Amino acid sequence: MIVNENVKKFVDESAALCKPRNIVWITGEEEQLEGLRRDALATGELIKLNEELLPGCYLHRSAVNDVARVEDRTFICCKNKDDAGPINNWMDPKEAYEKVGAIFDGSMKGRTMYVIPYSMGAVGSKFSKIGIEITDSIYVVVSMNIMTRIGNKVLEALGNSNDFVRGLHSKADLDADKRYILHFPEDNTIWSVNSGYGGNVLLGKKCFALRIASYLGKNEGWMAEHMLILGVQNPKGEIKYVAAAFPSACGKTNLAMLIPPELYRKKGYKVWCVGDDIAWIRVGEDGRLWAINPENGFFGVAPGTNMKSNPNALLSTKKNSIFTNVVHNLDNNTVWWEGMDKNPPENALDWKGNRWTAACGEKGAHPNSRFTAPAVNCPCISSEFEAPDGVPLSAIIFGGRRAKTAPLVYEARDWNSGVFVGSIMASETTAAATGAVGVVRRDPMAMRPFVGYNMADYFAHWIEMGGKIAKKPKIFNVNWFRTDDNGNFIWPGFGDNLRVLKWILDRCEDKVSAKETPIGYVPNAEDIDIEGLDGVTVDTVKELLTVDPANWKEEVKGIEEFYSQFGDRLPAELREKLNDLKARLN
Ligand code: OXD
Ligand code: MN
Repeated sequence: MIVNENVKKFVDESAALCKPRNIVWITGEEEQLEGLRRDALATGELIKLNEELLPGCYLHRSAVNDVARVEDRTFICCKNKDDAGPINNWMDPKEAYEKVGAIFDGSMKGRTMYVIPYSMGAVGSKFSKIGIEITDSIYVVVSMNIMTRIGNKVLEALGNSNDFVRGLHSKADLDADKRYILHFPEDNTIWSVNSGYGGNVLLGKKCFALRIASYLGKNEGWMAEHMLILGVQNPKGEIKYVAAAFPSACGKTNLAMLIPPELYRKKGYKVWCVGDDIAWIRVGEDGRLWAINPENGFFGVAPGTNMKSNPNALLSTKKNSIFTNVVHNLDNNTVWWEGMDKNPPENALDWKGNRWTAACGEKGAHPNSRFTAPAVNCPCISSEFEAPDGVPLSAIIFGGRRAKTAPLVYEARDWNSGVFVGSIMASETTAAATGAVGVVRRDPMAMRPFVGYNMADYFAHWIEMGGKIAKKPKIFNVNWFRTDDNGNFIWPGFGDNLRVLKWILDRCEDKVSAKETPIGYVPNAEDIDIEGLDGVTVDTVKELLTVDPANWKEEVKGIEEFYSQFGDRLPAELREKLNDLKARLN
């Protein structure tokens, strides 16, 4: 394999800094990967699971202080602090290279340095982008093999180009006080040190495909978004695609792999998953928006995933997958987590590797334990998953968890109103996640931790993109989480969310009318299909669709406070939309 001089230079410089014992180039060949898995078994980094029940599957445990993304240690390092904006942590690039360079210095002594060429998106597609991740972790190599396309074919596609994202990762000594996840958007560079947790170290995912890519997208005229992509096939066999952004704990993977209610299945409806986390979106030659999922696998939260909540996700993990921080069932050498079924294993180790039974009262799997599963395993993976141009979007959907404010679904009046709807996205925290329940966290477009530049400029980019799309998708907001006065969810959710998707797609084809409200268009209650739904009447739907002006006046205060931190950099179009909303509420 002839390696391009730019890549060689990056590898040489990284080796000079990290001082590994040796360097291994990852070719993508199964034989090499299998050898690495064997090495990881010998050190305990991976544990081989039951080959009959879970062929090709492994268990991994991260360090106990290293189990999640670390937003407070994640930085955007651009020359001008204002370009990082008020939401991101910022570090001066020179200071960052010096300070964190000292931590990398010698961090791979006695270890092997692996060089992983990887492609985000199908190799060679004009949508795709290439990265080189250098790491001292076999877990990273084998996980990147699931989550991205890796190896020599990527170097071939890169040719002599210097257009690749340079990613340097070292576990170092996993010291949480020296853990840094740094992004240098102006240098196409990512540095991650002292972590082994997927979200911090699989650099193709959040670091590249969202933070760096959002910056590239702003400069190159496309969009990198924290969105699932799915296709709804109707009984005539036509498939329409939507992309949807939800903050974490709002069911993104579940919606992406939705199983239609029985009634709909019988009629011939199907849902196809293109992606569950990230969408790269461009304007096509036909004037529509086209989206690809740049990933090649799913990095999903394990607890709560079961044959009822998301059978397609669970089935995706049945071969060639890696489980991190779940329960190890010693009786049959498989895995378990809370919410998988009602039969916790009796003879088991918890996520830390200690003896565990459910009777002890502690959770056996970490709440953020994960599966890393190849997309091809998913029973409902779309035939367009590898399509080099992606899929055309009929609608963009935003959503969050709101007990009262947001109706089940509403449609924005136009593109800029839709950008406004995305910019005011918020979700209420749950008891499971924090002590304080119902605290509203603003999470615009679900991108709060993932925009690689000033969020006000990101809003401006959305508005600018609107000017370039001749055939704009409609923009909607959904809320599956309205509660009654006793705090019970009113809408059944899960597969029945297809009923809402159907209204959305009918709106996109002008097949159904809607009612105007101060926030946008809501359905006429009769137009949400409730056939076969137990306990849901037209009156229930009416309740789900109410827009309470008093609640929204409170909401406006929260939006004003959120917007105020952006000062003059907030696009005038959004301030105008906020003023329009205020006027309509009065
Ligand atoms: C994820 C996240 O892991 O959004 O996908 O945190
Ligand atoms: Mn995500």
